Amino acid sequence: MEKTFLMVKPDGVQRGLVAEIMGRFERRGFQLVAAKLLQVSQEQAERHYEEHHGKPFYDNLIKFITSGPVFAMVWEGDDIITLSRTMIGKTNAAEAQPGTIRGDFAASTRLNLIHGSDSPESAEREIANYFSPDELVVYTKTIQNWIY
Ligand code: RTP
Ligand code: MG
Repeated sequence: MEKTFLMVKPDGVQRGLVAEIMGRFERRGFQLVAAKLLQVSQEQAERHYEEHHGKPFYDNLIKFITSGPVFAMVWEGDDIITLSRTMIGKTNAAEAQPGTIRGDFAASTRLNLIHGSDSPESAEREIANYFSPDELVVYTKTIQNWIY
């Protein structure tokens, strides 16, 4: 099964949308592997957004992601990286479709509520940036037979 790293950003925590967002992934049938509330450190933020280093929005991005607690999660499921990015919606607020998390709750490209890994390589790197291997819980949910 594929794993992904999902994170409710500081705006989502402040707005009380953690359970709403988690619930969507749970109801879709994905399996929760790990979750915790944490304050992103400057070093973690720089590692998280290293691909955007030097871009005009980079400094604001680092400031935002370290501005308050986030809710970090690891989820797994078939093709979960693509499916969860579809559920999250487009980065540009004007393009985020209703029915997606951003399209339903976000009105800004900067304050866009949730991060999701964009490739298996990013997922592996991002999971390791926030979780130690022993925090990833391995278990069987028999209901998975009714999803796949
Ligand atoms: P994220 O990494 O935060 O989950 O978002 P994403 O994949 O949808 O978007 P990405 O391209 O990775 O950009 C990271 C974050 O930077 C901000 N951004 N601003 N042109 C802009 O002003 C611009 N482009 C990106 C967004 O807040 C985006 O979430
Ligand atoms: Mg991204």
